[in-house]
Order: sequence, then C-alpha cells, then structure tokens
Amino acid sequence: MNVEKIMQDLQKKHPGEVEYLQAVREVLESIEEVYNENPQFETAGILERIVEPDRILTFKVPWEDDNGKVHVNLGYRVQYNNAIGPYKGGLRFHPSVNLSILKFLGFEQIFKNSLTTLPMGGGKGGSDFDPKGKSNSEVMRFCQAFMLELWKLIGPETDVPAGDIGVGGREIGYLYGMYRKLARENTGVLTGKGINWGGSLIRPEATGFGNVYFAEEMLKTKGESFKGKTVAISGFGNVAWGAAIKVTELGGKVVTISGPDGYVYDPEGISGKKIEYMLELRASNQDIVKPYSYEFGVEFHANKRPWEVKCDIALPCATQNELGKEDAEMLVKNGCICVSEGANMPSTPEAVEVFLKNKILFGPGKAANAGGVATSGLEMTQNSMKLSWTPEEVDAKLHHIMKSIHSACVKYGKNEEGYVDYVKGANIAGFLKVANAMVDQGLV
Ligand code: NDP
Ligand code: 2IT
Repeated sequence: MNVEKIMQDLQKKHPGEVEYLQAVREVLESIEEVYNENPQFETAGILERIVEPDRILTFKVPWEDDNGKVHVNLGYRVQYNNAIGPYKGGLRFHPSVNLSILKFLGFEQIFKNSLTTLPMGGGKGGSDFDPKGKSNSEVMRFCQAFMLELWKLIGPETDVPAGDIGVGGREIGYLYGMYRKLARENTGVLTGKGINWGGSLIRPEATGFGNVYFAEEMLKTKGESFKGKTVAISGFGNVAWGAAIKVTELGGKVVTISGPDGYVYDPEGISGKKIEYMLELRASNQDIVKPYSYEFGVEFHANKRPWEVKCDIALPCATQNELGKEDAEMLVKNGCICVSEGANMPSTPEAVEVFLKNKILFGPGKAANAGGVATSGLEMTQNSMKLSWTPEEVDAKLHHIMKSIHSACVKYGKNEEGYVDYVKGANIAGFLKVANAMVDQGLV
C-alpha cells in the first residue's frame, strides 16, 4: 500500500473534500502494516472499495416557514458500507453540512460500528438546514419534508438513521412520525426514539456515559481514576451533557462547557441543576452558552476555547477540528493526562501528534464516543424483540461494550515500550472485522 499515492488519487477525484481526506489519511496510515501483511486484502481491492461509499443519495427539501415563505435545503444520506450489518449512523442538521463532512462521518462510522461488537454497517446523513432560531412548527415541517424523501432509502434491516448535531429527541420524533405514516409500519427504523414509542432508556446519555467509561479504562492503565480530577468539556449539547453527568458521578469536577460563542469557566464545578440547565440552553435553539454565566455568576470567555484552562482530563464534545496544535500543547503544558473524544474528529491531526508524542492517554472518537451508536444497536435489539430493558440492563451492556472496545484498542495499539496508541488500535481493530467480512462475502 502506498498511502501518498492513494491520497493523491483521492485528492484528484474529490478536490476540496478536506474533512473526508483527513479522515481517510488517518485510517490508512494506521492500517498500512496490517494491510501489507494480508495480501488477500490487496487481491480483493478492499482499500479501493472501502474508501468510497456504496452510494450517496441527495435530495431537495422544500419547506414553509411560519410566515408562509418557502425555503429549499439539501438533504443527504451516505450509505457507506454494509458488510457487517445494515447501514447505521446519525443525521446532522447544521448549516455547515456538506458532502465532505458527511463522507468523513460515514467513513468513521464504519470502523466505530465495527468496534461496538454489534452487527452494524456505516452511514451518515443530514442537511444544511439551520435549526438556530426556528420555531417548533418550522422544525416539524422541515423534518416531515426531509422524511418524505428519506423514507424510500431506509428500513429496519437496510439503513437505520439516528441523531447527531442538531438532531435530538424532538427531531427524531417528527421524523419517526412521518416515516410511520408513509411506510405504514411501526418498526424501529430510527434510533434515539422516545421512551413511550420504542426508544431505549439511557440512549440520550449513552455517548457521554460511554466516553467517560472509555476514559476511565484508559486512566486505569495508569492506576488513575476520575476521583478528584478537574475536567474540561467543550460543547453543551447531548454528548457534553451525558459526559458531565457521569464525570460528576465518578467524583470528577467539570469546570468548562462551550459553544460557538466562547466558553464558561465554573471553578465550583458544573453539577446537579447546572447540568440540567445545559438542556435548557440547547433547547433554546440560540446557539450560545453565554447565558450560563449570568445564570450562575461565573466567567465567560468570548470566542475562546476551553483548552487554555488547567485541567487533568479533557473531553472535546462539540464538533470536528475544534482542538488544534496550540490547544494540544497548552493542555500538555498544563498537566493534562488524558483526552477522550466525545465528538467526531475534534482534534486536528497536528493536535493528535502532540498527544501521541507526549505519550498522554488519547482516546480517538471512533472508540471513545462509540457508546452512542452501541446503545442505538441495543435499541434495535429491543425493538426486534418487542421488549424493553431497564436502565440498569442497558447501562451494564454499554459499560461492557466500552470495556471491550478498550481491550481491542490495547490489543492492536500497544507498542514495545508498553504505550498504547489508541488511534492505531481502534483503526486496526475496526478495519480488520469489516475487511475480513468483505473478503468472505466476495466481490459484491
Ligand atoms: P448537539 O447538537 O446536541 O450539540 C452539538 C454541540 O456542538 C453544541 O454545543 C453546538 O453548539 C456545538 N457546535 C456545533 N457546531 C459547532 C461549531 N461549528 N463550532 C462550535 N461549536 C459547535 O450534538 P451532539 O452533542 O449530539 O454532538 C456533538 C458531537 O458528538 C458531534 O461531533 C457528533 O458528531 C458527536 N457524536 C454524537 C453522538 C450522538 O449520539 N449524538 C454519538 C457520537 C458522536 P450549537 O448547536 O449551539 O452550534
Ligand atoms: O456519530 C455517531 O456515532 C452518532 N451520531 C450516533 C449514531 C447512531 O446511529 O446512533
């Protein structure tokens, strides 16, 4: 395998798809050695086949605002790879959504889903719709118009979407209602559903909980834990919320959350009611975290990221490329021992290099945030069985899955000196399962 040559060809074919090319390069660099040791992969053209999605579906989404004005957004579903199970992955509604971002997310999802130990392929979708400032009725009309096209492409054994940035319980409700009406069936085709209509307990918390469980496993390898640790979190959405709950439960202190407007620093710790307040902030659709600083009388740092705050553990939970080289250097300088990614690809490649060079514990998103999709898989299982598990049962399964993912990363990522490169470990473990499945199933 010649990584540079493959990347050059992909750059020519997909110019400007920065996030997609970034995600592919990272995986190729990690798997190069294993790939070369397995000539059957080369013969079967696994690499050429896995870097391109099976298909990309795009459609227009016309919808009407509260004043009767018509708007048109773009809708997408990228069905990447279904060698080990139905396409599975979230929907993102954010003005920045484009094909490069959805391809990067869909590509990552293949390996993440493979790591969960559950039978799920990789996919992603979404729209450039901006939920900011929209009324409830507008969000509903948009979701219904989006599903009017999407429902033809998905199914409980074909492709199972879920939430991501801008798509939470409310949006899943409107999307599911429309799907059910059109398809005339009540199968669990979306995950992240409400508890009364097929959802799984613990799914809303799962990504954040899973991220903290993964970090806990990493810390254990150094004889450490969350107890008494200062934790910096970015974002204030679904993932950040779940992470804050679990960190607090394990005896850590969360001192920051952030939004596109800046970050708040709460030295007393963001716990209890303050964590619940994050949900209000999110639901307000205003895109800002600043009101937290008036509500609780703490510092707000406009247009800054939380990585300048002294912390022991950092959990980036907002969005891709939100933590750069200088942020990473600052974290290391301030004594941070562990970074666990709740978001997808929040650290730039240069930042990851800083973490690995300084040999701190670094959990990449596809391993550390796999608890969300893993619990989606558990929701699918409950839907198939027409049963629902207790929160304790779901949480125990989630915890077990995160430990398994950690072990898989250690198995493939530990070097001679005993340092675990979790990036390499996650990529190799995730890749091998899918690549072997593709070889077994022939050229399809
Ligand atoms: P939410 O929409 O609930 O929250 C996203 C958070 O990121 C918000 O605080 C949001 O602020 C902020 N944000 C979004 N875009 C930007 C931007 N361009 N710059 C700065 N901040 C931004 O989404 P989630 O919590 O669900 O998702 C957060 C991350 O976790 C994403 O990377 C997602 O892919 C990943 N993830 C989510 C999973 C899930 O199950 N939901 C599972 C695994 C990973 P605002 O909305 O105000 O812009
Ligand atoms: O990035 C992700 O893993 C998600 N947004 C969750 C996907 C899912 O299908 O639950």
